[in-house]
Amino acid sequence: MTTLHFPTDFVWGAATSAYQIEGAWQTDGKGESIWDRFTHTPGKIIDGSTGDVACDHYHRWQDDIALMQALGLRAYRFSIAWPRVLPQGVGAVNQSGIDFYSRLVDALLAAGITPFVTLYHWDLPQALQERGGWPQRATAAAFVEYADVITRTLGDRVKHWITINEPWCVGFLSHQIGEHAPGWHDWRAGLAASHHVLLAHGWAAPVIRRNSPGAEVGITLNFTAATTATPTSENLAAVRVYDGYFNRWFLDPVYGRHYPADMVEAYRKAGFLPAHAIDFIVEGDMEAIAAHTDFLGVNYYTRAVLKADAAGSGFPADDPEHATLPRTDMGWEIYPQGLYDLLGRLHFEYRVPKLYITENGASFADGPGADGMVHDTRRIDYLRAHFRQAHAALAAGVPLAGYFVWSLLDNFEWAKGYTERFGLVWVDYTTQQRIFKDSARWYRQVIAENAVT
Ligand code: IFM
Repeated sequence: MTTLHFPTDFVWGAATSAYQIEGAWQTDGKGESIWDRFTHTPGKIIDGSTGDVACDHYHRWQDDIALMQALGLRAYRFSIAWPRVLPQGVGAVNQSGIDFYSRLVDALLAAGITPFVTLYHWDLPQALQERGGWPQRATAAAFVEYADVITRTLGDRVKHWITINEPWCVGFLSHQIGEHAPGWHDWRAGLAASHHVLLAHGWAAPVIRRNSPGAEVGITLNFTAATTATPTSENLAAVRVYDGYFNRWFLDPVYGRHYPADMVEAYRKAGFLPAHAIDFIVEGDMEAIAAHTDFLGVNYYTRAVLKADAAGSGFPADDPEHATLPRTDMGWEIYPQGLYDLLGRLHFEYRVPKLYITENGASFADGPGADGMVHDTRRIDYLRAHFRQAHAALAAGVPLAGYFVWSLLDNFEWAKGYTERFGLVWVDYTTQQRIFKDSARWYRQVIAENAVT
């Protein structure tokens, strides 16, 4: 097999998020988040678990940086818990929260690991939820206040900022599908929340730039490759609607194309949007959302195989019969080619000037065997196949600058609790012992050689 070399300055990293690893949900003045509230509500999380302790990273961050060093990571992507910094979402600042992240950043820099900081990875302060949460415009303004506070304090040392992680999840998964906090089932709220989270991004971008001179600012979107087994015109239309719902609804406005007209019409027809002016869009919003960014963060895991809905709704239906590729434990089909196609589309169609894969990885349950080691061969195969596609995209001229594996540690997988394991590092949640999986050793070699074989 050939060895594929990556550019010398390629950024190899791993990613986590605050709620999924930190624990310490009430420690040192932290306020309650919507995920604290959601997980403490019976029936919301598959195994009844919470992120109250998670990986106890809040107390073990020094050990975790040592793990990153042992892996040879060049960069680490983590998120800041908004209610740790502003317990009520706005107003009084919790200095202990700022100090925690400040120490983390200093230690990363001392270890030669570049921090990539995500400002919002879903843990909205519950106090803001009480005032209506993301479906309310005021939440976007509150985000700007928070972004201002944190970038004024860390902006001298952090030079890579991601405003929002996965607006689709914030908008639709949380407010329309209801699987994530706050668990609503309301299309209109989903659309309004999606708009306000994009607005929060657009308003915050220039503030971050002002507070953090020379920094790169971007947003992370999650993408799913949409496809059909039988390309009839109905099925292709269903694929286009899915792509509009999942991918274009966020990508188009961020890159100055407004919301996609076909989707606006589809949502109007379905009664999810008003027939004329869209009430939550105020003059100037679309220009704000299209704020200048330096890079796009790409989260990619899988594809969706679709067909036209038999009832003729115009919305897509899953086609499980034709979704025949091997799957990860999440039930997600493994489709590395989709990453290549996506990167090409983003650069050549949307003219995105710089890309980072901010998440890619796989959940497999493999744990320690009799030898005490974790032989997670399937994760290595998954990552190798995706790294090769990333390399092919680079060879085709895509300006891909880095790759963050999701995740550094096994952690709290939202509504799935601790039943899914995405980590390069195994975590025993009883003892908090960490064990390098085989994939971690393999990844260490990829980074050291800057190449994948
Ligand atoms: O764990 C999540 C992460 O928080 C956001 N992106 C997808 C991951 C796997 O589901």
